[in-house]
Amino acid sequence: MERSRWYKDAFFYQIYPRSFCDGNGDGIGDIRGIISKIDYLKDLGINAVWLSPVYKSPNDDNGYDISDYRSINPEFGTLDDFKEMLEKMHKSGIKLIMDFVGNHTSDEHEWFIKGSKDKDSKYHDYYFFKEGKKNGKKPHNNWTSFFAEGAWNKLETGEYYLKLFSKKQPDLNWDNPLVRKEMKDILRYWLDLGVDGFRCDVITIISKQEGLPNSKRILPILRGGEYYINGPHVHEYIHELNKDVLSKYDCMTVGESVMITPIEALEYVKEENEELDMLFSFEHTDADGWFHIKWFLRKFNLIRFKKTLTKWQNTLIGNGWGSLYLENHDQPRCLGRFGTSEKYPYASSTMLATMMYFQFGTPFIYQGQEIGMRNISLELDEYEDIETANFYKIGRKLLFTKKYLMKAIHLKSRDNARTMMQWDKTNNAGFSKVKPWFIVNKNYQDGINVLDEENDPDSILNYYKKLIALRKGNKIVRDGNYIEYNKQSNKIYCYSRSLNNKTLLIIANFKGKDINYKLPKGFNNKDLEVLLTNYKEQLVNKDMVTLKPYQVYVLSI
Ligand code: ISL
Ligand code: CA
Repeated sequence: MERSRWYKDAFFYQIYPRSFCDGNGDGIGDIRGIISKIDYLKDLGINAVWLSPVYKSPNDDNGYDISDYRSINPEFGTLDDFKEMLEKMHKSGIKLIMDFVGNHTSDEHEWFIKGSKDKDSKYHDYYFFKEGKKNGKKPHNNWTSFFAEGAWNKLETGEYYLKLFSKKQPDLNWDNPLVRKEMKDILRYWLDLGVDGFRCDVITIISKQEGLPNSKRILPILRGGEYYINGPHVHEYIHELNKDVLSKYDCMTVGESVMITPIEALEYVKEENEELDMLFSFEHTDADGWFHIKWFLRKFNLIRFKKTLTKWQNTLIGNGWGSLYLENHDQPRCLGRFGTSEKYPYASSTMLATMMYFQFGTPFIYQGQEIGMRNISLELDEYEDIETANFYKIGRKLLFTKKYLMKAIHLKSRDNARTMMQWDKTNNAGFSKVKPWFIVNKNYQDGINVLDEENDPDSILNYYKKLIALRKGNKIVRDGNYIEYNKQSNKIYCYSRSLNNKTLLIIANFKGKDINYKLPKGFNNKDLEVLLTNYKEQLVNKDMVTLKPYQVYVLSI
């Protein structure tokens, strides 16, 4: 069938269901809660939702460990609730994509239960079970996992299995055609129910080098990655999903990638390759980390940040499609992170959003981002996330100080994004009538909540609404070219988007002070109209723009 490629005009909102809205008063967000907020989503102006996993799961990794791909976790509701949500979203003009976690299952999935017990079961070949080395004392190879521990876990049978995340997330063996068939059946099942596509969890690591050879990397950080990141058959397998299933529906896919260059990304998203529609890459979030390891803190550097974004823009425009985001359920809150300051919450949040979402690609916002939700600072034992706990353990083993580790956790723990959505000033921020499963940030009482922001014309929320409305349907933003100016400035990010003689110039101040910015060549003495700015002051002259702290302008020429 001819796909409409509706995602090119979509503005996405990511829902992390546990923390979004509790409909039945048990302290856990759920589908009825989401249904009650569809009007809110519509009013915000978004037209697509990415829903983090709602499948049956023992929640070792909050749903990214699936024990049954076809049923809804009872905590979240029933399949009927799900169908009702989907229908109501569609009625409101909102598409819904699910999270497809295909690299691994839960160890409580029946495939794993059967396969781990019985070497003769067909399910034994669904995973990577291996005898140990040195009389079974050592695992098959020296790989390490994403969650800061070894990549193997030993069973009572004496066999080990590969798990690149937690020990309750065994990796599936995609070389087995039966596994690929199962995966295609699952995709088909949800598409037939009417969902509009998938965000594909760590899809770029599904193919592992045959034999699972020892890694030559010395540091215990993603050791083995050279054998599975963009592994040997990954393009073949994704193409197979596309050819046999995805291409038969008017759906979209966004793949989560791991340590990828824009050139490598193109191989997944070039239309003629028939694989995925776009990828999430993480390079720009590395602006405050080293070597793609977020825990190695480094100071944000605007020049480096701009260079990364520009490189991705230039590679993708004309050759493929991209995604734009500042936050998700694995990332800390953006306010105060990307060169901005919590001293200027309104200006900082709105500047970042404008800087990001006028670029080329499909925009994604993460729940709470639109009201300027902030990070949290907790004691170690108050964190919920398995990655945070594991990081601290290995960090101590590697002799990092407690002080450094806690600083890194405060800045980077995934739990920063997993506090409850702040709806109003009532108890628990209106998220639930009872104490929620995890922290509510107290600042909901200080105006950081949906209701208060709806009533304040100058709120972050109302700015997001304006921004979303302006972006949607704007052909220049959708299809225009991209040129960056004053690349060496560590204060200003300036770029243009042009299409058919019409240009938008985006100028963003990343400093907490006034800056006079000379317009780039070619923009002097032109008729400039201010399409959007985050201050009442608009100081635009013939060849000079004055920007207040964290002010941003979108000028139309
Ligand atoms: O979160 C990370 C860094 O803090 C990453 O290492 C993350 O684990 C990686 O990007 C993969 O993320 C995805 O798969 C994981 C799951 O825990 C994440 O929530 C998900 O987004 C395993 O399914
Ligand atoms: Ca609930």
